[in-house]
Amino acid sequence: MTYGVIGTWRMAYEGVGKAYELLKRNGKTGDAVEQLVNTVEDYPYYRSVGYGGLPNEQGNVEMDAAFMDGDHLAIGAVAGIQNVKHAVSVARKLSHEHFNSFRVGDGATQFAKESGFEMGNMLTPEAKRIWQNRLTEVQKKDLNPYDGHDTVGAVTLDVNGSMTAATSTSGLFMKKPGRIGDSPLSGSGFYVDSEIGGATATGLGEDIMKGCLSFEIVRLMGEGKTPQQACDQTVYQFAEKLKRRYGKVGEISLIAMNCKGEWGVATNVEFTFSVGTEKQQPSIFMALPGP
Ligand code: SD4
Repeated sequence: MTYGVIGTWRMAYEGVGKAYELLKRNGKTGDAVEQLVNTVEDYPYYRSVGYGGLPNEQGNVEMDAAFMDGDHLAIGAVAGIQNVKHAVSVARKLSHEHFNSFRVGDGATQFAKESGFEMGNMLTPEAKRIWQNRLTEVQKKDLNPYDGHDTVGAVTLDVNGSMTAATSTSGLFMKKPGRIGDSPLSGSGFYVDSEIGGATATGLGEDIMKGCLSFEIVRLMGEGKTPQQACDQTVYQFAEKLKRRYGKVGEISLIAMNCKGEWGVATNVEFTFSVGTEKQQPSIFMALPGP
């Protein structure tokens, strides 16, 4: 049996390296993906995930995260959670619950506190400065405030053939309080089935959730498409459809890995991602927008 890990953006690279080492030593897929995402959540200079993530319009860092166990199709998710160091770990704990496995706002934050997760202010002085500048700029120049957002999303496969997908993000910079993106939504921001493969998304959540793009990629892989074929078909057909029917389409990038450790990526912007497999030392790649 083989192993592998794929994560969105350059920011996943260090975490991909850690996950890769763990998987190589027969570590478990769930531990690998959690460690990967925690690494990004801890790093203050990535402005869209965990500590250092950019806040909402009111200056509060509201985070969305999800964890899916592809063996049992078990999902845990949180949205609009605040003051929690590792939102994805809270999501992982919720994935063990049959009821109440997707919690939002105060309910999610309360659950994290009661469960003993590390709490803390996630707004760094640097993120606060960027937010204040943006507020002034938006008012002065009458700009669209929504600029800057990325999600760490990852899929891991371990030597036992078990797969996991996870996401974590502070969402759209300057979002309205309570705004939730695609990242905690099953089928949109992530999906994984160990018998087939998994996918995660990054980009404009409002558009990604219109196409349930992660589920669509897994569905196509289940019909025999390679991860690359499934990503291409899903992203480009959907982007074209949205342009035709809605008039415009935001940034959309998806990554996928199947249960053989093969991977694929499709995007409508310049997109970096990180991969490590039995055949591929952890590396950073760049994908260009397709047709
Ligand atoms: C969201 N999809 O909240 C996330 C943000 C993101 O690249 O991934 N941006 O809409």
